[in-house]
Amino acid sequence: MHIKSTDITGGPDKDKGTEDGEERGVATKVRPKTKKPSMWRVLLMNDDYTPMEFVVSILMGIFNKTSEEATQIMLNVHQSGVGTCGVYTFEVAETKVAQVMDSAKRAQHPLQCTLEKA
Ligand code: TYC
Repeated sequence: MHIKSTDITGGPDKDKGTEDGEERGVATKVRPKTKKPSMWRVLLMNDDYTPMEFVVSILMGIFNKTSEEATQIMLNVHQSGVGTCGVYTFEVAETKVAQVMDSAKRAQHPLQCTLEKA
């Protein structure tokens, strides 16, 4: 009987074949059924009331930016109206949006934060 192994992983298959050249074997690896997650952009909106220092502290505390990066992003949002805080998987992005909205609400600032597909 001639059992041909099927390379379903794309990787090297050292078990394939015998000394007399007969090919036999059984596929033992299963290709993991994974998909790259879609990525989401977290956006910060400008407004006339939220203090610049508060926005910088949000960018450092929630988005792990350095003081310099945070200041740059804040000024970009201040000047252009909107800016990107970061790009994340959906769960991470929506958690960060919720954290920003919660902090802004607690501090009684009108700061708005949303997400969009990257
Ligand atoms: N425009 C605000 C001010 O002049 C600062 C600000 C920056 C507000 C970025 C929100 O997302 C924002 N105090």
